Amino acid sequence: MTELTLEESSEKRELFEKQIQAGEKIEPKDWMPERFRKQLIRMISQHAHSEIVGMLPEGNWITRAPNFRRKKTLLAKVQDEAGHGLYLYCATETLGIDRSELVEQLLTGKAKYSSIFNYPTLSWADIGVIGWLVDGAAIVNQTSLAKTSYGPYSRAMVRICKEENFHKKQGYEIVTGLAKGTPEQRDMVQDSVNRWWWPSLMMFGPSDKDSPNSKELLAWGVKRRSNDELRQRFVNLTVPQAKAAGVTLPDPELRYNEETQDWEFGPINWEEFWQVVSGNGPCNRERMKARQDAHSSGAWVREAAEAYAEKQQRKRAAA
Ligand code: FAQ
Repeated sequence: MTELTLEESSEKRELFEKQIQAGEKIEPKDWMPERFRKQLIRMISQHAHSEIVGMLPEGNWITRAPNFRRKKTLLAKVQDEAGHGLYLYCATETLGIDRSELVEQLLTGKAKYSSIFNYPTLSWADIGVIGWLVDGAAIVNQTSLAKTSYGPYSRAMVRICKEENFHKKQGYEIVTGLAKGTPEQRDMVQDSVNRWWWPSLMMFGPSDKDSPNSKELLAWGVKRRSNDELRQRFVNLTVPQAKAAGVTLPDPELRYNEETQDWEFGPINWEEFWQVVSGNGPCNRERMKARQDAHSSGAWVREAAEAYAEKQQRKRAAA
């Protein structure tokens, strides 16, 4: 990167702030403060890693899907998540970092990925509940991020949200089907809702007062809504869906507030959240090992691709 004089850099900073204030998108070739670049790399790559690690809990059920239609749908969903991850790695690379470095950060535990994927998928109902609640929460977060101030991330979100909507619908269809099923199926889906509800609320991150990055990200328009605002929106959307499906959300303190028109909810177990984020969730070690093993067993593919690219380069040079 070229060194700027103090005058040049304050002019550029001013232009950048003006672009943000005017709601214009910042594009890869625009000047941006180093801190803005770093924050975006952190957030978008964490999102990419989440999509990739997020394939594991559901991938676990592909061979055990109850019928051919469900198997095809689940396979397509898991493939979509891989596509989202690759798309988001590309968006991160526009900020001047190489993908191999990002992958290294995930595999060495330097970079985070979403807490939600450190919980186990114990029954088929979990596949329905993940689609409904986890993809549902992702949609609320990502619809807001579709308006983010960084162009490549914003465009990625528009496309990804379309697919997440389909994921949510397939999940809700499984949930409603099981909730109308045999007593065993009803118990299975209720047990799954009991296990996934609170971790889904944690996906939105710590509450605003404990979120060190939010202030800066909101000021730069990277985040359009705070963690708590999005969490509340998710709860407001989901409570009626739970009632319609015939399942109970495991929170005795859920109450509708006529004045604010919000569904108020009970306290979140932040101790559990931070434990999971710091590597001590039920499946953290298993997830990391799965990614590390996949990376080392894929080494020959990377080597072959590099050898092919070199060969093509030599051919072009010789022509
Ligand atoms: N898990 O200051 P904040 C999906 C960390 S995609 C783990 O509030 P920020 C699709 C945070 O990184 C799901 N860590 O942070 C799918 C920070 O640590 P750092 C992923 C978390 O960035 C469905 C520290 O805590 N979505 O589900 C979490 O302002 C089904 C302090 O927090 C995205 O990544 C967490 N839940 O806000 C795939 C969306 N929350 O980095 C497969 C984009 C916080 O300073 C199957 N990201 N932390 O060391 C975001 O919207 C934001 O980054 C937040 C966190 C809201 C996640």
